[in-house]
Amino acid sequence: TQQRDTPAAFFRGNSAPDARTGMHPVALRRAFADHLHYSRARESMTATPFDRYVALALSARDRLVDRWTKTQHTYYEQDVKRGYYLSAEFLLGRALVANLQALDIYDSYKTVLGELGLDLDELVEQEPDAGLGNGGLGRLAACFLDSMATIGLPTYGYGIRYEFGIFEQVIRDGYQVERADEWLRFGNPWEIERPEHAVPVSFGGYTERVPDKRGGFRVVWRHSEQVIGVPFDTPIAGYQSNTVNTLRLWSARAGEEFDFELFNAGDYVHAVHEKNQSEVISKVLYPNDNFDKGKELRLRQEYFFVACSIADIVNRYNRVHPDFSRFAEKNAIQLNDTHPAIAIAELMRVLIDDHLLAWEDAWKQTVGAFGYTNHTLLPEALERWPVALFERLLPRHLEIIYEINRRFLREVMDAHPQDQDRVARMSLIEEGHERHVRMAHLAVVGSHSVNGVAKLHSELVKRDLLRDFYDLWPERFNNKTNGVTFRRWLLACNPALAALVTEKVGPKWVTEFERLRELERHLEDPEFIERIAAVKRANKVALAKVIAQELDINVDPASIFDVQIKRLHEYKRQLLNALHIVALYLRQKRGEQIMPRTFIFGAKAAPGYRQAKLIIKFIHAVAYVVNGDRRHTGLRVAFMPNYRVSLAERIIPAADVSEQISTAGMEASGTGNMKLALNGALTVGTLDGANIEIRDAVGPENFFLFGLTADEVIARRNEHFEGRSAVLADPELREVIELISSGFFSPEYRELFQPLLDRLLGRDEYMMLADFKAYSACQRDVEAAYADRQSWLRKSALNIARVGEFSSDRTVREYARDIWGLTPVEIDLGAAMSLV
Ligand code: T68
Repeated sequence: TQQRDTPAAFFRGNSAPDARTGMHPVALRRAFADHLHYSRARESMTATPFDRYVALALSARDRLVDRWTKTQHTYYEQDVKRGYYLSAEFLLGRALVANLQALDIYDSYKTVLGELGLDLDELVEQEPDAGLGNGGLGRLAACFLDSMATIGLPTYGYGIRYEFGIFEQVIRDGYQVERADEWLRFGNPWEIERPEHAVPVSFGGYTERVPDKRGGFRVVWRHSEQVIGVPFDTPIAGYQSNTVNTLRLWSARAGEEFDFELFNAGDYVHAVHEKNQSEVISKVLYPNDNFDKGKELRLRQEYFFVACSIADIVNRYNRVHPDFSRFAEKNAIQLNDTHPAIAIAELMRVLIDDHLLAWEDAWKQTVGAFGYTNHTLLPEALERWPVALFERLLPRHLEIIYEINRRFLREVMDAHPQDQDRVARMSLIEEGHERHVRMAHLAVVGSHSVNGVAKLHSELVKRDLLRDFYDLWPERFNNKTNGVTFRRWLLACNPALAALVTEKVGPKWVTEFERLRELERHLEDPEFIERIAAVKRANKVALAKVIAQELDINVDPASIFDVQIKRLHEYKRQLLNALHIVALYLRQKRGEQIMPRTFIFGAKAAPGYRQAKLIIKFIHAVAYVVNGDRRHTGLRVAFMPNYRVSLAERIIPAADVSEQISTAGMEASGTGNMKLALNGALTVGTLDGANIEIRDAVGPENFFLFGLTADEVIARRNEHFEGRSAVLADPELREVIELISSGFFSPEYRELFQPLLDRLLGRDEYMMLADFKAYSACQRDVEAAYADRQSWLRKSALNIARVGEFSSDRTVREYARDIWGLTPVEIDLGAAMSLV
């Protein structure tokens, strides 16, 4: 019954057309039933929805295994150059739909489960999000994994298996309250633990010079602590391809050695306590986006996963290659921001101390292997570690960093004799009251490539953040504009739009983004335009239902759905959006006509970020007033709690307007901007990050631009701009500020929002008041444009058709070509491979 010529039969030859892993509906049904029975020990009466989800996940995983082992075997046999993506965060979200789609068995399983009286979409909802990241940086890593596997690049992701991912947000009385994210509580069917590949990781102690046989010496690190890193592997399937790559996440376990000593000393309780201490390393994700608090545990996390990953990479290479002269030729290691930058010192340590390479040889391989991606210009997000902390935790690495610095500064002085200021600016060590290690400088000096994540951002990296380094090594600097995976952000999240696109341009757009352009040919077809409208409408109805269920707010699907979804940060300016909502509220009160609009927010604030948390409260306070207005129903505000990947998948397909309103020069790229445009939303945006490139791509007439440019922002700051001057110049803004100041939105405590106003009226660091008037005018243009329905729909369709270049497939191909030197590898499922 399980033949290859079934509806789900395969791309490049079926692997195992048997009852166990076949794709025929009969095999799928059998696999599901077997897993429910044998893996979960359940039957139809006792099985919970979660059991059924796990049974389904395991049967999907089974179907990836053959491809997975063959992919890894092929990489080994062909001794290919590998790429490694080191990231402290992977914001994966759910895996089930992505894997069913990759295997092309989504539709078959929907039917099969339907026949059993089960709804696939309900089982999908059982899966908790893998929330192992904060925002854009972590989600970018997840999109890249998808693209790398789909393109067929021999790559691996390395990170931390946090027991608790990004916190769960609940709203109490308008305030954010954090709850632990227990995503592993009921088990994770996708991962495979590999305790046999565990790696010991050392901390603390001191270093010693011991004589070697050649009359020189070698350095030995006498550590004082050891932790064990246990890898958990998750398959990353290419979309309808034979490639299945590995995401390897490390979990901390107590090392036995000091356990033992204490145990023998009879202090059992203390021994168990120490065990807990080492296991805290992989306990929890630090919940800060674009902010670095410099906590010891964070440095431990970073070194922990880096040391495990470098050991793994070096071992994999060393099994095949007797010496390290070809290391950089065979390995590319990408640093996702500076969080894994200690890898540069760690690889040097391993090559020199463990494998006895000369410094120059080790350095050549290190610089040849590493690439560094910068994701932010914000000074508060740049990692700087106190030298004293480094010395205590990683004494050998500090020595190596000093030596890197000594040689590097000699080079700077050779190029610029007499320029002591430059030497001080460029040093890996920041002098001052407390000395610090500058991780970005380490990352630049130890890499052959440094890239930003959008054109403007990369230019600002060269011009401002790393200007001296650009002077010295202009050839190292390059741009890689971010992208998003169209599999998740169109095909999976918006099936109706995806089906319409496929009907018009064929199915290949899923992996060949250029084909989206062909949609433009259908723009004059009124039927096509109406169908886009119908899809959007249906998605809005579906989201309205969720909003009614979750928030008990009734929103009109005919109103403009205006969406701002991203981490809460002052520079992202959710507060500017809220001020504009207050202005609309006032206009309505005055009897002015406004276009019905539903403002939808999703945002988590870092738990320690006071101002951000107050902005969440403010949005709720505005929502309370606006939604409670019985005489005017045109305005609604819905703050959706616990914004996360799976919630984004519901909001984005329903958006008409995409708010991308960061202070120019501050959002490195943004990626939500791309997802929303891909789903037909029109952007209201500043000239910041990738907005600029999106506007160029979709055409300025299909994008609502406003606000100061990055250079104008700098000029305003230099002129000591104050927000109160903008208030004096704009009567509408004045009314808004006065209403808030009067305590109208916080009658129980009229000063509640004063801290927000103080900042706005003073330095207005994020230029919210400076940009208010332009924003408000731009939003009037949005209203006018929406009123012309045909024209709006056309703009929406043009956004979809023209954002192909923002596919992460394009981005990853550029990394592979320009930085990694990687090429796709064909995986032949028919290849012989011994299974036992
Ligand atoms: C984001 N950065 C950028 N950082 O803000 C965004 N920071 O513009 C860009 O599109 C995205 O990266 C991808 O390039 C972050 O998301 C963090 O989350 C972060 C985490 C820990 C410490 C500092």
